[in-house]
Amino acid sequence: MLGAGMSGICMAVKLKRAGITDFTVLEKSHDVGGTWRDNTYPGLRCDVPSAFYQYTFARNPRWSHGFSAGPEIHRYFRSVAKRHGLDEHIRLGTEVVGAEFTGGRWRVRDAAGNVREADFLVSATGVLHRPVQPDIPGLDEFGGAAFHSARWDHTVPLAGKRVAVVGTGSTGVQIVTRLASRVAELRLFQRTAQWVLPLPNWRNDPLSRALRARVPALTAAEYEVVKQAFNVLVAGMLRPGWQRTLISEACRLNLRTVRDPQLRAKLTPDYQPMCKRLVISNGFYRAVSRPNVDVVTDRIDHVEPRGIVTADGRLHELDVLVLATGFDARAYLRPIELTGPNGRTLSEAWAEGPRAYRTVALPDFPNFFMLMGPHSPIGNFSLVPIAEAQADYALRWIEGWRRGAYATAAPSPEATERFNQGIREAMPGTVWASGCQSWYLGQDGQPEVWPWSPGRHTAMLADPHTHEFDIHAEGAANR
Ligand code: N01
Repeated sequence: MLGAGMSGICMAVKLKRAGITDFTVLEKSHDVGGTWRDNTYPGLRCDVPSAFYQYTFARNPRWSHGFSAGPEIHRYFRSVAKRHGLDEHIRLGTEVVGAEFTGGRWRVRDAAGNVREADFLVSATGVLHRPVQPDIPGLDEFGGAAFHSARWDHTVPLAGKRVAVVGTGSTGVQIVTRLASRVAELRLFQRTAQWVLPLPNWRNDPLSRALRARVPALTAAEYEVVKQAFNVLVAGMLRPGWQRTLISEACRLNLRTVRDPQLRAKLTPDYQPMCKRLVISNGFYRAVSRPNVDVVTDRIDHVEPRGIVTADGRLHELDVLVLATGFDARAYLRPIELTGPNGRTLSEAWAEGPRAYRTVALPDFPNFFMLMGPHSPIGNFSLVPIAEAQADYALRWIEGWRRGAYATAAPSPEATERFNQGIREAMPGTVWASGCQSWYLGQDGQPEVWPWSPGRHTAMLADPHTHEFDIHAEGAANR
């Protein structure tokens, strides 16, 4: 298996619970936790309620907040891995560079030149993990400290400094909200204004935590309630309806809390709420209204040793430059190169953009499954139940193989094209196609995410759809 983040841990635990113990998780980094290991920026919080951002097989009754902070979430995933004895399966510091399917098995190569053989390959490499370094002239010449939000340099002092944040996605907004009162001057370089939905965060008091710990049914019930609410809201947001109206109005009312009309004008988006992934923040507008904070909307022209120069010729002198410029959402498992039995590579298969069979598999790549693959429902929704549904799907196929039902299986190109055609046909009319730039869009400018309710995705994966696979029985054996 590739990756020991949220999805990889999920798959590994599911394998163990099914009695399958002969597996290895290859993790390029030196710790588990994926995005929650990489992101350590000030203000990091999950904007999905903790009650719903956890595994159904490892419910945590002791979340400190309604929306818990990054380090707590990282501790949760590490503790699940430990409790389920994954240490003996995970090889840290092992970066996979390629895998070839030959002789009915996957041969997986790591950067140190080691080759491991496996009957199945499961990729759990995450979606948003390759930081985008913006193409700003002169960035390397900056005289202060500069780093991407996902590579936060905690040795750099911030108190009393002049700090710039480039980018106003969920990350930039969380950083600005946290740093505004802690630095001397903060400049937010905003290329596109964001709609911001204010949601209150609350502390779970010790009594309620103790109660949840004593009555596990409470945590399970809370999970179900939040899940249903998200299903209804998220699905309803995609197309016109009361959910979209409700959330849009809440965003517009929130914007009106910005008193300064000039600042409000700068912060007013020119596209519909939810076209980009919705930013959730209770304190962002308060933070940018502070006298030491400046929202700069002039285009960045270049960076020089003293700071950022905008298109109007103004030099913004800085000590620290934070790039909250997002991630390559189309990388998926790349740059890992896969080669199928017929010599077809992943680069060739994805030459026109990442496509998958029902978000989990690829034609020409047998016995290979993906978690968080292309078109997964990854907008404003919890990725944990998505990973669980995809892991259950892969597990069903692996169990079939162990029973001797087949030797190799890959989805047919026709079934994959039918699925992708369905996605393309469902996309017009969704809010993502309503005219904005976002990481939801593929290289052809069309949204690439799941255009229906997350519940429909789970229901789809409950059936393995075996008739849509090219199955080879030769060499199958009961194991
Ligand atoms: O990245 P983004 P993010 N010059 O791609 C700007 C998840 N997440 O790290 O909008 C100037 O959303 C870019 O501008 P524009 C969540 O899924 C979750 O913030 O393209 N600006 C944009 O403002 C989220 O959606 C949590 O015009 C440049 C920003 O950089 C996803 O991660 C918390 C630029 C990038 O925004 C990504 O969020 C944080 C340039 N050259 C993140 N290049 C949770 O709480 C880019 N930008 C769960």
